[in-house]
Amino acid sequence: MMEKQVNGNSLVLLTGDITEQHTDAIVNAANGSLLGGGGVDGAIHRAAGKRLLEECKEIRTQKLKGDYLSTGEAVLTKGYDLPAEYVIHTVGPIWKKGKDGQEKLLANCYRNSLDIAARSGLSSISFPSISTGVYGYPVEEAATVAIRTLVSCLNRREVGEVRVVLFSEKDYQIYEKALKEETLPP
Ligand code: AR6
Repeated sequence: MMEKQVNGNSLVLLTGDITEQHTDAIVNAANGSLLGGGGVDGAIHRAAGKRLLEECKEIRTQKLKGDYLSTGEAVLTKGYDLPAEYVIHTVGPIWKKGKDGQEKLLANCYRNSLDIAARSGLSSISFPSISTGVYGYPVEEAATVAIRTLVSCLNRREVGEVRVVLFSEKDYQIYEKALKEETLPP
């Protein structure tokens, strides 16, 4: 585990299962359909129970008028059977060798999720490593974008605690290196 204070907020890196985190919200690396999938999305839906899918369907038909949630955007649902009270669903970019503004889209996932958390009055949030599984974003590059974006958002606002929950020791090491490099004094 590694913890850094950023402007009075705490940024924590750890290995673990995001479905077990007792933070106000956990973030889901979803797809635009919001109807579930594999990876962390599947794990979150399994642990939250069927009511999560029902609320996601309602968001698709009502808030999104049948459209897909766009890449980089985020929406809030309840957490149902999860220890976390809320789930923030965001859609990461599919890796295309860095083309089509992928870094910006990945940064938007982190920024928009934090915005929703702040607007909803939440003070702790857990993120997975968005886009680095099925969506194929190289972990080194994704870690740099994730850490840079989180540190810059935390420098500008009061959030509380932000965790990045890595599913393997290898991913953890990569995120730890990115955080050490990001927070070096100038
Ligand atoms: N806790 C924490 N991290 C996890 C967990 C877990 N329980 N399970 C997997 N991971 P992925 P993506 C890690 O593929 O690349 C889905 O089908 C995993 O090891 O879940 O954004 C969606 O529906 C990896 O490091 O998300 C989309 O279609 C990270 O979470 C698509 O996959 C992200 O891997 C999204 O792909």
